[in-house]
Amino acid sequence: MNISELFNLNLYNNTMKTYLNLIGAAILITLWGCGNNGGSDKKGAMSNAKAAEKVYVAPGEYDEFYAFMSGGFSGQLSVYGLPSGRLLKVIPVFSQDAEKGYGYNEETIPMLNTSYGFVPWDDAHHPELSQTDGVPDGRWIFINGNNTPRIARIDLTTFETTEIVEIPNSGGNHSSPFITENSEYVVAGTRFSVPFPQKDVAISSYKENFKGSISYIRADEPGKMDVAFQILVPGFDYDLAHSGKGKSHGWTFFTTYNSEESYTLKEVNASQNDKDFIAAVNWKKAEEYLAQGKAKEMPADYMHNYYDEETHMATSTKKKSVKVLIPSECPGMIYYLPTPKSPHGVDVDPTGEYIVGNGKLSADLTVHSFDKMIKAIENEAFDTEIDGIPVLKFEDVVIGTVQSGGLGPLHTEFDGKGNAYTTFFISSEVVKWKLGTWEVIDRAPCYYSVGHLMIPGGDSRKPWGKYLVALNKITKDRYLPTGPEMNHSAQLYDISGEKMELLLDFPTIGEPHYAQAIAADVVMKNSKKIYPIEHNKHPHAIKKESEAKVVREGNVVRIYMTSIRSHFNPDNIEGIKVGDKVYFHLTNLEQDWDTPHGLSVMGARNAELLVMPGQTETLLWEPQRPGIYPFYCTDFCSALHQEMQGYIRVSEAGANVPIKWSLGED
Ligand code: RUQ
Ligand code: CUA
Repeated sequence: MNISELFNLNLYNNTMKTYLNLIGAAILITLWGCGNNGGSDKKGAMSNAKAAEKVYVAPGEYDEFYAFMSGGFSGQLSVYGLPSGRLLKVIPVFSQDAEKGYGYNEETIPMLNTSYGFVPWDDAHHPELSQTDGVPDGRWIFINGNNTPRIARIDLTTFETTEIVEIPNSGGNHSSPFITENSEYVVAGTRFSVPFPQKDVAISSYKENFKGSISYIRADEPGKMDVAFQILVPGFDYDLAHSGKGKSHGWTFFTTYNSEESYTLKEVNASQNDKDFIAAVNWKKAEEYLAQGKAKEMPADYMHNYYDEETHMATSTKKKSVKVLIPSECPGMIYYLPTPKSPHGVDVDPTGEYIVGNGKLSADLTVHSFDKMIKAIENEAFDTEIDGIPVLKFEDVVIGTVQSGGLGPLHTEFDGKGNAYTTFFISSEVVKWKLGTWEVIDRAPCYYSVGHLMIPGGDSRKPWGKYLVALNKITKDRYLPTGPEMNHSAQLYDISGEKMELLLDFPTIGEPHYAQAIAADVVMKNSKKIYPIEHNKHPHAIKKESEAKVVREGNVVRIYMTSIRSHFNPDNIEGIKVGDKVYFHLTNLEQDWDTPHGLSVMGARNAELLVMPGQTETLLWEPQRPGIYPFYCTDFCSALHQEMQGYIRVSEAGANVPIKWSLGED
């Protein structure tokens, strides 16, 4: 049975309905925009003084929470303090970052290797903190690369990206990384279905050739991230996910849209079916099938990149195959839960019982019950089956509908006090509602067009609650204009009372899709201050100034250099020739918190190095013309920072100027 038979649709009517919906949405957006742009309550905040007091963090004081916001098309992850909204750091993940030399220095270039070669950018959507017993534990944070499918691990002792694994057989890694309760796995579902394995076929052969994939990636051991198994699924679009918790631990829920399996004019053609699905994956069952040898080993091409903190170096490993489970051969592993109107977000409440699906083309939210789902499975309350995946009867899994009064629901988070908060893109608001009774308690406007929202711990078993951040897609008149593009805006609400209260607006970096926050004390107690120099196992590290040297190996020249306030050793170098490949291996001998030194060389077609205390980093320079080249420290490190500089002499290709290096010789 195919999908359109399944829903027995009148296609013409549905197309019209979709158009009308979209037109209605457009009108609403326009009206909403006008009202807010010109309205007298543009600020939307409680009394200024009261709000200011709630977000004020006195000079020298710390924020209560770390907030991690994805950078979207910046490819990075930014760290803010809450409630102040102060930017603490931008962590480079999928994009080269000249500020830190990430993806430019020799040590981190391998982090951006993929099966396509070096890819210096991605679109990063969903940060997800590691968990123990369903509670964020502050060890790591993961984030997906949507465009060239990848997942990264960031170590929260150093706030550095330490691992990236590519996801094979995926056409866009959106429903990711959404962790399981004890960080066993991070998940990945393909947003765009593609041939599995990839091959050259007509796009119009979609229904026959295109497939979806759902991947489970081992996450609990640094250095060992790998695709544990993939599940081959029908060619829908797998949009978002959340793993179960408590009673639903062992399951993950993925939203799908485009169950129509259309491949063109999707805005209309993928909006035909009245219901798409939430895919419920029993990953414990999948593990059993894996152990029984049910998986097919299929060829795959993907990279695993790992940054070793002792060698201060990343290495890339090519992976050649992947284990694939087929639903028709693995009964009980995956089910489809019909869910209205192209659902986007899927969120599991702290008890693990309620699975909230947000149909982005509807006004209402659909809440499924985990207990009902298990019962329906036991009773085989199936409507039909698609490629071996039973479709459960809607009435047998749904437990409630939230009649929100809003339009375009996207994402839901929880406060741990029995309340849920859902964003509405089209009606530009957050709606607070009660789990179990489904009644709406409060609503607050967003400025403007909110996407995700985030409550500290709000997708975990134990939310901290207290604050809610709305991550808005459109900024318009909220800040001083900065030309045609405005930074996206975040808004902080106090949710400690019955009513949500808007406290603060602040700009963000790139486009934050999702965000996560965690109590500051969980993370800060583990924060590293230095890399102990005695643990430095970088092959080109030197541990004291007396070991500084310059070594020629053919046309490769290695400069073993140290930095300490306020000089480089050596600072005068001669004997370099045009055509040489010059490697500056700079070891920062400092053993003091927050004392990096930078290194830049005139004309180097590269970024600077920014070397942390105890770390070694390498800059490659290929001098093009004879002359004298200054180099200097880029990070204002001491009163004599301006003096932290040196010279390199570059001679003609055939010259016989001998290699020579020195510090303090006249
Ligand atoms: S998405 S605005 Cu990339 Cu998470 Cu929903
Ligand atoms: Cu070292 Cu400035």
